[in-house]
Amino acid sequence: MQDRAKIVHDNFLRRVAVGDLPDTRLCDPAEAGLSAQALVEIYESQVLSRRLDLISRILQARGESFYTIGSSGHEGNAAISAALRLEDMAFLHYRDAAFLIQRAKKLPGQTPLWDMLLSFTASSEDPISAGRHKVLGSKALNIPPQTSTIASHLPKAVGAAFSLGLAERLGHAGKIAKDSIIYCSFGDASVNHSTAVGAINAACWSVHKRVDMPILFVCEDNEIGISTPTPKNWVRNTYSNRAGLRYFQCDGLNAIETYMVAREAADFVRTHKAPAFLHMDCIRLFGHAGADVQTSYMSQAKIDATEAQDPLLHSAALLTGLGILTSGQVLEIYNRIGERVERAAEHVIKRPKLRTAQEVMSSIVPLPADVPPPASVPQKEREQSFGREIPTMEQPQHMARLINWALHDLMLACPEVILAGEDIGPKGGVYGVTTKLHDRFGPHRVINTLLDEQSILGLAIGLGHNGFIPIPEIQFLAYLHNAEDQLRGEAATLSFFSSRQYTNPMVMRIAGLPYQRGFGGHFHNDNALAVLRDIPGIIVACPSNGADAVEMLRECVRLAREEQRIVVYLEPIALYMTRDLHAEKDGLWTSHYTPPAQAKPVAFGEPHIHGKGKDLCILTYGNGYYLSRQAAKILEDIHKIKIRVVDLRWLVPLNAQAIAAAAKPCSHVLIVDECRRSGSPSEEIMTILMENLETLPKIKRITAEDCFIPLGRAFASTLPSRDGIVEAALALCGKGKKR
Ligand SMILES: Cc1ncc(C[n+]2csc(CCOP(=O)(O)OP(=O)(O)O)c2C)c(N)n1
Ligand SMILES: [Mg+2]
Repeated sequence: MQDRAKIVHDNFLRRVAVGDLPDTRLCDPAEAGLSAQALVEIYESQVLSRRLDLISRILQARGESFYTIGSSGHEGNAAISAALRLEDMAFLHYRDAAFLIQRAKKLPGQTPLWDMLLSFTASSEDPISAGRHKVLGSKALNIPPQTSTIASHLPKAVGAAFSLGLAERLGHAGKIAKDSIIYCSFGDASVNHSTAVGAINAACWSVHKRVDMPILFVCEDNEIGISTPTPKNWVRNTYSNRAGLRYFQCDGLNAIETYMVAREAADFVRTHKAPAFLHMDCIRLFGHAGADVQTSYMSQAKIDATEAQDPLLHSAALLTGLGILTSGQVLEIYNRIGERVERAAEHVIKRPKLRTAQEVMSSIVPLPADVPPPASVPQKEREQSFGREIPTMEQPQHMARLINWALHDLMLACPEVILAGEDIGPKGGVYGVTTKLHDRFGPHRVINTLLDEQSILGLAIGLGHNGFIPIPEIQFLAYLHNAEDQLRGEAATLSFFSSRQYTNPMVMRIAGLPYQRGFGGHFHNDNALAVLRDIPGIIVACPSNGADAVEMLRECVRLAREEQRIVVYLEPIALYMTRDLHAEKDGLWTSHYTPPAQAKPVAFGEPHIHGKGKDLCILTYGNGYYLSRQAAKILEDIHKIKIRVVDLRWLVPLNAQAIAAAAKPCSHVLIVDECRRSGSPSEEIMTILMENLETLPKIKRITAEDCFIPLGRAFASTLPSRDGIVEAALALCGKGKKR
């Protein structure tokens, strides 16, 4: 196999030396607002990007570099970078090294050559990810780290753009500079991904509603995605006539034209606070990544023709054609930067690497933020805000209303808290949990979003980047899956890939879990948490009753605000309106609301233990706790079994110590889990008991069947029931059934 990188390199040296340069439009740099010096700087950035690609392949062959998806052919993005401001937060395509290098020129003291080599070679001194991944990112340069999932950064870029206008409307200081714009680049194949389509749609939807959306989308069109060609004119035809989206196009091989058009596009976005789509034509050199054999899907003639259009040759043609540099000077820059890269590489490969699991994992949990606790809201203001609801606070209430009041108090105390979700506005959500909040706090703090879970979570991440504390809502647990990657691949990884320099705190409210009688079927009663259980660093809270729901929500917001955590707050729908426990009108599942001043905090990880019995310990949560409390009464009253029922409350991470301590004195342990057997928390609870108790009690678990939830009267047939718990407990404790 021929080494195409070497061929492109040799071609460059040879063709520049003999003046065999491609035809390129000799635009006047002054007309484009570009000085000769600035054009030389862009060329230098392009060269550094190229030389880093070349060395990365050489180092990989030596086992010293670990990622060879490069930027070669895309170096035109250096000119786009030159047209933007340092403050314009940039979410980059993985081929945008030249963009980053050029941006570094806007801030004295930057060392992109050294830094990027550290990243390629996975050194723990890599200033952005500390050796965890080859990412393009820099805190100082306002470039959050981005790795490789196609288009997954678009929703959060749209969220960040939205956050700029929101900050202005709400007088929020924010972390992103006020008159900046958001930059977001991606490839021509990526543009087809539903995540990209959804994000661009969300941007256009916002503009249609006359909401500010200062975002510059840049499609770097090299006409191929790995091996699949993009049909001719597909990108142009799809995006040049999109309502609410201004289309710009440039030849990314020509740095002056690219700069000129990028400046025009950026000016448009900045002035109109509206989105633009810059379509940059470019090429891809040396295949998709190091291991890609292009000849398996592309003709040699096509490869040769593409390589002949090397953007560095085009830049050489501009610089020499305009008399800015001689061909000797063009080559001198190319060689000088190449030698510097090679010299630096020999030093960089000796820099330290991550070694232990502890070192790798040290950035999963973000650094706490230096923020004071929320100020207490004057009583008068509170009373005014709650109005006629104040007297009703004297009465015990069900969980839905208590969560509503807790949200209300949190929004009064923390102006940076923003609610966002489908139908949460005037309707107050499907179950009324956000009732009246839209009236009281207005559409900017209680945002009725469009129907797209990816956009909702992208909005939350973007808001988090700008110093808000978002509380996004996913209408039903089943629909989290439509947006899972925004949580799993994006939000949860940000601290990890940025060595705790970037965070996107949030409290994601999700209505879920089974047992709804009236409104059923699987998707409204999804009882699977597996997808949330293995995401490093996130927290999952699940209250079973209103009093806990209030205190746990406060703790979740504290964790997000003060500790920058990503928290999932799972609300058991079937218990929203539940009032009674053992008998009709006993009101035992209602609670009095505790205003913030009288809060009885529930700490992160702390379970609730009902009872002190030692015959049987039931470990459970959510609806399982409710049913277990009913079952416990029967087991105690009729069967004289002394019981404790543990409401775990925090499902991720599980508090192993507390679980073991609660179970230890008991002779029997029953785990009651309403989730599907496979992947349910019961698996880990069982393991915790096995691993942490020296003398094991007799242990059993009952879970939901590995089945979807049916509609109608059979709605609970696959789930744990009160009687099922009684039966399992009796069998476990070796007692016959008495009635
Ligand atoms: C969601 C997702 N699916 C698949 C991939 C694997 N993948 C990586 S790059 C790529 C092609 C992207 O092509 P394009 O958007 O044109 O960017 P280019 O590499 O050409 O610059 C694919 C399919 C991925 N990273 N993410
Ligand atoms: Mg492509």
